[in-house]
Amino acid sequence: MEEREEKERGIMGQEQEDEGRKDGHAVNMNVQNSLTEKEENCVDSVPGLQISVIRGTDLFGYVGIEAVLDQMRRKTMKAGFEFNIMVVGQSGLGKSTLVNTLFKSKVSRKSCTPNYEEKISKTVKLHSISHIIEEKGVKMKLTVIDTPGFGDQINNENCWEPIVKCVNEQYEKYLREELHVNRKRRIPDTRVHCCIYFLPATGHRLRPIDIEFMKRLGKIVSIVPVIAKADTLTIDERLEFKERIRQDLAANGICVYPQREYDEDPDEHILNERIRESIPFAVVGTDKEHQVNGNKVLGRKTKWGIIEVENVAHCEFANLRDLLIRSHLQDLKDVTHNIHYETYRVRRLNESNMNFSELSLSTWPLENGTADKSDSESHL
Ligand SMILES: Nc1nc2c(ncn2[C@@H]2O[C@H](COP(=O)(O)OP(=O)(O)OP(=O)(O)O)[C@@H](O)[C@H]2O)c(=O)[nH]1
Ligand SMILES: [Mg+2]
Repeated sequence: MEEREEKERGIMGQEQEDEGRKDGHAVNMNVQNSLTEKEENCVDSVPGLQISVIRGTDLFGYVGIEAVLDQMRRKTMKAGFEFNIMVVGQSGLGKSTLVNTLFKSKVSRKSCTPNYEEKISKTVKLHSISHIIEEKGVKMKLTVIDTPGFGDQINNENCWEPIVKCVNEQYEKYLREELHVNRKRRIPDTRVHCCIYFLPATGHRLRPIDIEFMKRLGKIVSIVPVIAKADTLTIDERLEFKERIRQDLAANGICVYPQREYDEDPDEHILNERIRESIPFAVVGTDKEHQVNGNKVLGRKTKWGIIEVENVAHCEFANLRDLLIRSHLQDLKDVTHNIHYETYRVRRLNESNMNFSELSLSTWPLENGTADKSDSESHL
């Protein structure tokens, strides 16, 4: 229940998430029942505050508390939500194809490869494309941030810098909106909720550029590493490569999503442990459908047969899709807000010694102060 409440609070919007992950909510009631150990752990030990749990069987009749779930659902459906995903990896690794496969639509343009001159000029340029995807009345504003040029130059020194800058800029934007006197009811969320990092299927180990990138970015954003074009590896090569990557990640102290220290309870820990054991997912992407046993399936046709992208016996695309969209989408947003953004916020406030009395409009551009409250009713 506690876990569900936490997730639902996340869905309802950022304004209600501000308490942070670890904050519990103490309720002042008479002690009637003793708490289970888990329930006790969920409540802050505030001297003088007592809490009791009254379960359904102890109630005199139906109260209707559960109807709040429908209210939350209706609100979420009305407002929609944002999900911002960044793809990083050398050109031609199948980034656009994979994102299109994930959302079963053309959400990422094929080939953002910089031309020859741009490669020489040592630049990583960032491109964002947003789409509103609607499924069964639920609206999601999906923004895909592509990073063409990453790792493509002759000298890749500091090629992660524009990406770090972009991630931090989104936190800064959010922070400014949040601190503003005339706060919008819903702050537009452009923060990067997830960064998919594409590893080439070399079958060797992590390269220095992979280590440097993930070391830096792992501290500020949720990274999900994947082995790109996994159809080019045999089953044994894939298993060995995955194992070596896990060793390299651990040896270099690289944090990838989902991070052990942010598991909220034993159930989540068990689920996430299984995910951690199979990371990085070996994925295959495609934008073509083929007939297999009379069914249309997404796949890559080769001389030897069809590689079915969503078939777990063929590759781990389905595991990635389930993690990003079906099981952990809200958690990715929660971790972004409660962990990464929070770390940024604390650092910035300490750095600049900001406080509310210092927040005069003169320090901010005027247009920031003229937030139209009505336009922020919807996220999208
Ligand atoms: N074998 C194989 N080829 C793939 C896979 N995914 C994509 N491709 C092919 O690889 C080529 C490049 O794919 P893109 O999705 O454009 O790659 P990208 O990483 O977005 O490339 P840039 O935008 O140039 O950075 C295309 O010909 C795709 O059809 C895959 O999983 N396996
Ligand atoms: Mg691309």
